[in-house]
Order: sequence, then C-alpha cells, then structure tokens
Amino acid sequence: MRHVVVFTGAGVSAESGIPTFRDALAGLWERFDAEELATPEAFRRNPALVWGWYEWRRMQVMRAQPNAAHRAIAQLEERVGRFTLITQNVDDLHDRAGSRSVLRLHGSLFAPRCFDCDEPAALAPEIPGEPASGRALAPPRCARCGGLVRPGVVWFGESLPEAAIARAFEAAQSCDVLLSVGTSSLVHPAAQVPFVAKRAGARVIQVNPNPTALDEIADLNLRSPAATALPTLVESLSRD
Ligand code: BV8
Ligand code: ZN
Repeated sequence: MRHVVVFTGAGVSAESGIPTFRDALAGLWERFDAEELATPEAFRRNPALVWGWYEWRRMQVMRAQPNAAHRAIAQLEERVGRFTLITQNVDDLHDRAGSRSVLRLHGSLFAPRCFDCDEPAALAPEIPGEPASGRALAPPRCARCGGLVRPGVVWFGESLPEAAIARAFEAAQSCDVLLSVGTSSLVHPAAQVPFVAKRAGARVIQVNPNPTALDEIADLNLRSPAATALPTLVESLSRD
C-alpha cells in the first residue's frame, strides 16, 4: 500500500491571507525579528507584547478560510492507502479543511497553557475587530496556580513534542512519496523530515514559488503557489 506524506509550512496558508512567519511581524511588531519574539525569554521579559502578537495572529486565523491547497491535501488523505500530514504551522486551517490526522510539530495558537504548571487555559472569545492592528495585551492568569498563560506553540530553544517528531520521522522513513509544501526548510529539527524521506528512498516533490534548501534533493520542484499546484498534483498522485 502506497504511503504518502505531506509536510507543510507557513506557505500553505499564505493564500488564506495568513502572513508567513517571516512576514508575521507587521504593525507593532515590525521592529522585531520573529526569532527573538518567538522565545520564552521574550515572553518573560515582555509578556504583553508577545501575548498580544499571538492573539493578533490567532484572530487573523479565525477570520481566514482554508484555501484550495488545504482542501486538496484533505482530499488526498481520502484517496491514498496510507497518508500522514505533518505541519509546522500553528494555525487550524488544515483541520478546518477536513484533514483528519494532523501531526503538529510546533504546537497550536488554539492551545494556550500556563507557563508555570502547564494547565490548559481557556481561549479568549473573539472580540470583533480586536485587536485590529495588533497591540500589546496582558496575558490571562492560570486558574490553577495564578501563573502567566502562554501560547501553546513551540518557541525557539524549546523542544518539539516528543511523540509528534518521532512519528514524523517514522512516517518519513516509511513513505513512498513526500510532498513538501510552502516551507523555507530553515527551522530544525522539522526541516530534517524531507531529508530523512529522501535518504530512505522516497520520491520528494516540492511546491514553493521560491528556491529553498530542499531544491538540491527534490525529485520534482514545482515553482508555484500551493493553491494553484495542489489540486492538479493531488489528481495525479491519486491516480498513481
Ligand atoms: C530546538 C512556532 C533545541 C512559533 C516555530 C543553528 C542551526 C540549526 C538550528 C539552530 C541554530 N540555531 C538555533 C537552532 C535551533 C532552532 C532553529 O532551527 N533556528 C533556525 C532559525 C536556524 N530550532 C529550535 O529552536 C527548535 N527547538 O532546536 O530545541 C533543544 C534541543 C534539546 C533540548 C532543548 C532544546 C524549535 C523550533 C520551533 C520554532 N517555532 N513556530 C510561532 O509560530 O510563533 S518555527 C516557525 O518558523 C514556523 O513554524 C516555521 O516552521 C518556521 C519558518 O517560518 P516561515 O519561514 O514563515 O515559514 P516557512 O518556513 O514555512 O517559509 C514560508 C515559505 O512559504 C517560504 O519558503 C515561501 O517561499 C513559501 N511560500 C510563500 N507563499 C507561498 C509559499 N509556498 C507555497 N505557496 C504560496 N502561496
Ligand atoms: Zn498554572
């Protein structure tokens, strides 16, 4: 039975209007570098600035819709024998497009938890129009211990969820085709996944309008936006 792995980055959500990680620093945060804001140190130093950034990104995701690429990936899951979706994204657009099993390597904007005791925290209801341009917001306090609530994402310098990264490498080791969509392949250890698949003999297909570190090993490079390339690609992958 053929096993297809799809590995996605921020580029798969670009056509839903969600800025990619590098571009997610508009407005209040434009003077910051993502890699310095997405860290536990930054949150400790200025919790309201970091919490406000994540709440603004979460509100953007809630107002966005999955695009044709998310939908094509959900269709592919129904058409191939064995399928694994691995994402670096922290939005919920794959789930909303109908993907059933999503391996999240970097957590989610929709799973806030206490920084001190890990108690899951409630999500603030969407306040229409707020935060419009994004602003600093004091994070809520943990109901159990009073600690600061943090976003449920993996920050730079933090380990990835053990089970998720182990299952991602297992899938990469055992797949026939790995489709990498919309990632700059710069962030480790996630960026290793396509290389592990290649070394294990999989065919690697990349969809990205720009060159990336994966160019050298991709068997097929589709220099195209995901929402354009995926529907056709899914058709051909479903026929093989
Ligand atoms: C860890 C959640 C250690 C947060 C994210 C030096 C060398 C190697 C590694 C390191 C190093 N120095 C430090 C490290 C480690 C570090 C790392 O890799 N740094 C990089 C910058 C060098 N990694 C870590 O810290 C990881 N943890 O290593 O722990 C450890 C070990 C043991 C014990 C304790 C600790 C944790 C990394 C996780 C960071 N969290 N996200 C948040 O979202 O705020 S990563 C974040 O950036 C995203 O999740 C994504 O994965 C990554 C890249 O973001 P983008 O570039 O925007 O997105 P993407 O890569 O997906 O690129 C967009 C692409 O889309 C582009 O290529 C573009 O061309 C394309 N595109 C655009 N439009 C479209 C499109 N494609 C298709 N269609 C379109 N329409
Ligand atoms: Zn707590």
